[in-house]
Amino acid sequence: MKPRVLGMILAGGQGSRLAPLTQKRSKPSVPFGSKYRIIDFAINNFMNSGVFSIYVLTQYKAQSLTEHIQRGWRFGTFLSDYFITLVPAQMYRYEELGAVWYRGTADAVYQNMHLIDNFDADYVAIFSGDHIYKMNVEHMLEKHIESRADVTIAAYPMPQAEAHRFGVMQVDDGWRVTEFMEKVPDPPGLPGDPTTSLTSMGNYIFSRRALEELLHTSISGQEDGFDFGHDVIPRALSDGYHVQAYDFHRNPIPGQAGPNLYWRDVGTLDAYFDASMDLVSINPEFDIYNPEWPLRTSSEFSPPAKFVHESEGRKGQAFNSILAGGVIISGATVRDSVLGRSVRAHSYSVVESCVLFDDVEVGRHSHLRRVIVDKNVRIPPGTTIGLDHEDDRARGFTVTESGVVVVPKSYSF
Ligand code: ADQ
Ligand code: ADP
Repeated sequence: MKPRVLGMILAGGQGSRLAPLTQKRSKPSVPFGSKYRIIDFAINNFMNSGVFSIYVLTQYKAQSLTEHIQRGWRFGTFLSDYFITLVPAQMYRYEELGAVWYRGTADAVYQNMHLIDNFDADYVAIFSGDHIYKMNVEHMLEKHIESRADVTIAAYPMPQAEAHRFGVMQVDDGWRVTEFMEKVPDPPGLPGDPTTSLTSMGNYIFSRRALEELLHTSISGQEDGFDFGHDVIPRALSDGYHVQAYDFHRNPIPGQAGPNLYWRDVGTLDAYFDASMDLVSINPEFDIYNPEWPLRTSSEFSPPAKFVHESEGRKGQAFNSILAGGVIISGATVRDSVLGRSVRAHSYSVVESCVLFDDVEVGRHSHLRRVIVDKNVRIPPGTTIGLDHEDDRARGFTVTESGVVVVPKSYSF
């Protein structure tokens, strides 16, 4: 018998460091890579690994995410085990907990334990919906079963200097976790390699019984402490559960040679911008064209992209860029940029190293450099953005440390 695996995606996070992109939507719903939303990568990881029973736990500003999933991600008309279902906080444990929303990642799962019962899961894969990466969850499950662990944590080795923003673990020779610390100022490196720390990716596979026991002891009757990283994993260790680490670098992706190295938190505007620029570089680190690892997204209708080139003075051209459907580049020059659906760039305008979300219109003779423009913005003719940061700040735009300018959704000039 094949084990029954239930996928749960944690998608309630605020992503405040991505503001203003997260002013009106949660982080998992932020557009990325022209056609995708950040959550699509987590869903594809499950689907490409044969996990088709998926709950998406939402909370913060979930309307945009809800509409994306409802419009784009539908399957399972006849087969009841094939579903992607949104689970907003709805006080399912009102009688026990009173009027509380999800108080943390572990609480989000605790408040939905009935879903795990109803599905009769053998294993529950609880993954974050916040990151850009490819991960073969089936392989992680195989290792979880082989090691007879109660919980397995996906682990990403990274420079020790950056590890304070993450959960960090120490492991023995067999990758069994011996210690876990959530976001400590000076996290330990590996015994043989002090410059590298083993960080948690916030992705866990639990054997069902261990999950139920741990959530009961960690949450039931407690005043605070409702997070996997802060509370449940340290408790699993102190209570003697078998906690195993899974080496992400050895995660095999069909159609991809070598170690699996790409995992990005895109938690800040600069990190988000860099990950976007990687996609339009000549040899991207993150390959979205691997047919053995298809990256699906909302299949919204859009007409083909079009380039209009009337004469030498009005070239409609794009270099080193990715474009979604419905884009029209008319006598404009676009380079090193990511363009969402139905973007319009008019004659004599120049768009360089930019990320334009759906329905952005760039007026004639405008010039944009290193700018992220959120949805539904009409840039009037002759506007420059990103060339003079004083000017950009005066208009109320966000300018990041590395000088990327962000124009918020529906901004009007
Ligand atoms: P953080 O990323 O800081 O650390 P958190 O902010 O709790 O953890 O977010 C984890 C995931 O849960 C995100 O996908 C987020 O969207 C979602 N989420 C947050 N609050 C939620 C809620 N109330 N309801 C539903 N979903 C919610 C975690 C781990 C670290 C690890 C990093 C890796 O705690 O150990 O290193 O992830 O990024
Ligand atoms: P996204 O920008 O993420 O694509 P949409 O523009 O599709 O999101 O908006 C999704 C939904 O979010 C809208 O139907 C609306 O209900 C809600 N929404 C978006 N912006 C606002 C806002 N400023 N105030 C209230 N609700 C909003």
